[in-house]
Amino acid sequence: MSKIATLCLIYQHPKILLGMKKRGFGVDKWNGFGGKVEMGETISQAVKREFLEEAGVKVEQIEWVGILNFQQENDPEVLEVHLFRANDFEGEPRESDEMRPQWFNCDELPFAEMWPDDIHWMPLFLEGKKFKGKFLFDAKNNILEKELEIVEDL
Ligand code: 6U4
Repeated sequence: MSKIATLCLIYQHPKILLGMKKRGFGVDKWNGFGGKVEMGETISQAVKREFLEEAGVKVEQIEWVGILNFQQENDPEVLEVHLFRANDFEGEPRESDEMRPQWFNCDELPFAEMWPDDIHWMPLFLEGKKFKGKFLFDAKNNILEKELEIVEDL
């Protein structure tokens, strides 16, 4: 069984916009913006909706970057996360109930307060590579298994 979610980061070299997740899954971690794809919407519609809901900004041009499958030990459900990059946006990032946006320098990302897989794929993201990956976590979110490969396209 799998659930489909989006994750999108605004990258304007050398700045990258992350948000502190204030509630729900991944609370207290810095992450990109996104969430579950809802019934009847496309993945790119979900990216745009989540960005507007969570950070109050409009993204139009989004670039597909990769797919990451996340699984928890002893749980058959796979979270299939579609990762995107946006260079441009409209509006000013603002705090929502769910996220507190903040710009970071791409050389000073707060990996200790991010999902533990991010440190593995972020260098590829910053280099403009496309990739597919798979991570298995234990109950404390330590990585038990990791697969990550660069791909040309979907
Ligand atoms: P909603 O539906 O918004 O109430 P919520 O609990 O906020 O659910 P969800 O599922 O919408 O969470 O979104 C989870 C977000 O976290 C998605 O953008 C995907 C991202 N995410 C999940 N696991 C991750 C991981 N291991 N590494 C990472 N991002 C992850 O970088």
